[in-house]
Amino acid sequence: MSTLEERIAGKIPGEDTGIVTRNSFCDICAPGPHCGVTCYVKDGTILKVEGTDNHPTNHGLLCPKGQSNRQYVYRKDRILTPLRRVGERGEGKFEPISWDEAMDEIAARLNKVKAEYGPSSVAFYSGYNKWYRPFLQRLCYDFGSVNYGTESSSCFTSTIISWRVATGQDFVGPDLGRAGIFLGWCYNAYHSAYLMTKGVEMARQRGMKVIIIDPRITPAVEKQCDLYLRIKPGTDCALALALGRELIVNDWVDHDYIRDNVYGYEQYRNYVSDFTPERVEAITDVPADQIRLAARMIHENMPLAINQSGAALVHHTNGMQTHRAVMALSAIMGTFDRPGGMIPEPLTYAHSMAGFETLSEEFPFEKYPQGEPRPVGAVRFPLWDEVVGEMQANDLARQISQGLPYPIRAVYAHGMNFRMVNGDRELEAALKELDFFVDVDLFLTDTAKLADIVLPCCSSLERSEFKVYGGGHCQYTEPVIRPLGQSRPDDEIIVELANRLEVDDELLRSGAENCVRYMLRETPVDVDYLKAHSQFPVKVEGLKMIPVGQHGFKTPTGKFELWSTIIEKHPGLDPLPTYRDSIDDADPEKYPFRLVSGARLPNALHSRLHDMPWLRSMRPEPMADLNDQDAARLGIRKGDDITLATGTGSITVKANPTMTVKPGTVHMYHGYREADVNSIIPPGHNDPYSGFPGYRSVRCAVVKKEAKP
Ligand SMILES: Nc1nc2c(c(=O)[nH]1)N[C@H]1C(S)=C(S)[C@@H](COP(=O)(O)OP(=O)(O)OC[C@H]3O[C@@H](n4cnc5c(=O)[nH]c(N)nc54)[C@H](O)[C@@H]3O)O[C@H]1N2
Ligand SMILES: Nc1nc2c(c(=O)[nH]1)N[C@H]1C(S)=C(S)[C@@H](COP(=O)(O)OP(=O)(O)OC[C@H]3O[C@@H](n4cnc5c(=O)[nH]c(N)nc54)[C@H](O)[C@@H]3O)O[C@H]1N2
Ligand SMILES: [Mo]
Repeated sequence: MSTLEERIAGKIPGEDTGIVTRNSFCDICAPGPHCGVTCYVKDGTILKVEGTDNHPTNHGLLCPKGQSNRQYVYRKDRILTPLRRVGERGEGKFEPISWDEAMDEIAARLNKVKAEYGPSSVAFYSGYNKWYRPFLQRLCYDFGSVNYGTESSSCFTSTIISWRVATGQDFVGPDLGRAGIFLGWCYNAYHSAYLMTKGVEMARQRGMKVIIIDPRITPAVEKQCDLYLRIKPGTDCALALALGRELIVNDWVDHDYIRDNVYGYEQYRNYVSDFTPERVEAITDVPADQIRLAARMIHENMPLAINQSGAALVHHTNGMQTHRAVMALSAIMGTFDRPGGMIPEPLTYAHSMAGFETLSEEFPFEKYPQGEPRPVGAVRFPLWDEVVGEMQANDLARQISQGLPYPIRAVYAHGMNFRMVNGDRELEAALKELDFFVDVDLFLTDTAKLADIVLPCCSSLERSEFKVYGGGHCQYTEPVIRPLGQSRPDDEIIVELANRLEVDDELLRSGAENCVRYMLRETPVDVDYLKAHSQFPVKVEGLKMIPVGQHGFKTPTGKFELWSTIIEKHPGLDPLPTYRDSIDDADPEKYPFRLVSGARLPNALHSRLHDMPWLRSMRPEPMADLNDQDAARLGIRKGDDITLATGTGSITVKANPTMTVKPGTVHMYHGYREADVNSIIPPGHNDPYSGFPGYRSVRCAVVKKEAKP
């Protein structure tokens, strides 16, 4: 029999130990998975976190990031009170102030900018976290500004543009349960979305074939792949067009589907006819016979499903078009909105998909201000503006510094990180020029240090949230512990600010829960029932789900548009999914490598986990992966200091020579304070269709840094 001390040390729940378990979820990564976590709590402190057994999405599993939740919540740089800047911007000198003072000052200063320059001169921004976005966006529009924008200016939305112009749908995912072949374009879910690997594994067991297209040999390539195409990054569009051509010349396409459902097939067929396997081998480095084999494998293993890549594929200056070219394969093979193919799914709530619709998209837009200019980015990225309509945050730095076409003088941000964009020094400099800048974050980040007022928010374990999961599961969580210090949930902060600003919006001012009920009013979701069963996601019966095959095409022609009648109206943009190399125009002699930044690491999530001891121990230094033979040629060994130089600047990192990386490429993760790769990705290296940064194809030199004598 163990002693009480031993049971406490072993974190055993019980009346004698005073340890209780409470369930919530981990919001460190993308909202889709948000794994259920069970927290062991004693005296209001979390002792341990593990995956919740029988949770409908993660079934007790948890990735390294999730395992580190306790360290995340108790990170030493948590902000515990509202702060007012007393030093220079960036210096990090602040004085604590009360919530009352902070809120009064924010309301007064935002109103001052509004009075001087107009409401749209205040931009409202959200970083990677998505859960409070409907409230923030509605507040922005209530305030009268059109400039609501988010990190989704660099993530995922490019695929939404692609699907909207082609089909009128927002999100379309692979039907792994029924697919015969899976085109794993940029697929390495082992590092970016581990729960998906289970779906692929189960499908493989029933015979689904997998082709992976990736410049790196990843765990997915090693474990789940029948054919591996090692492509030169940024050239994928040419490969997709070559596959289209092969499928056409062999007459393997679905003529009936094309006749009934596809617009612009003739123009597409003409265009791809030049993309012969030999020509495309020269462009992509994928051998011509492998291109032919891949097309044959598709033909022999139908139906075709394709990985939906919201980052790697579209982080190129031709990324949106590349995504269209890849997804065009689902049109010519007749598997869009067909069993085993690509199935549209509504964005259910706050960027999560659960198969049913709510009014979470309508909720902000019903307050959209009239008579204001177009949002930031509309002139540079007109297609983004037409199809998305939010501020394209990648143009924010330019508009702040130039004041054109109109000034932006204040930014109110939740979780802003200037290091997320290419040429990030420009954004840092622009934020310093503002009349007023507020940042709400858990941690005193380098971006928060630029703010005039910093507000402390809390983690998902310290608050409630309405959540949706796939298959119609919903949950309304309860806090596991009280918020640390004076920190507060973002939604409460937004509602409080709405009240201080006295916006004309009784609903928002009455609190987030009422807003949630409002967004759910046309569904059978019972918020009271969810709140009474807060420990576990509830499967809601009676939700309206659109059956496969009945999603339809919400495009001007009512068809899958290979020739886009929306893009056609934009001078300089191509209505067909055309190929262009995404590389920048720096001198290839001087910068012989292709720098690819951002391939996911299991221990990192953008900027937010680099300081956490457990995760940092998995990759203690900022490290660039380069091919081992390239390294040998340059006299570089593991752990050497190397300089990565582009036409824009240079950073010093440790070298990690590896055979997993394609010769001629170098991979570097982002978000490191001490080795900030986005500072060397040229400003302006953006996709003209989507505005997305070209994070993954930049010319680069790799030089061994000689030790000082
Ligand atoms: N651990 C962890 N998980 C994450 C994140 C994280 O930061 N860390 N971030 C989350 C977010 S915000 C997002 S958007 C998703 C992104 O999710 P993914 O897009 O799945 O993630 P990546 O690892 O960036 O890219 C997948 C693969 O694409 C390959 N790749 C890179 N460039 C190219 C190219 O030009 N062509 C081809 N064919 N392949 C290429 C990379 O080598 C990599 O193996 O991940 C989410 N999950
Ligand atoms: N070079 C390169 N750059 C990239 C990418 C790449 O692949 N390569 N990927 C891009 C992609 S896909 C993405 S999604 C972006 C991510 O870009 P970022 O928005 O920079 O993502 P994070 O660093 O995760 O988070 C930003 C801030 O939000 C704070 N935060 C966390 N939770 C909360 C919360 O609940 N409330 C509030 N108020 N703040 C919170 C964090 O502490 C952090 O300071 O980066 C993009 N940048
Ligand atoms: Mo992302």
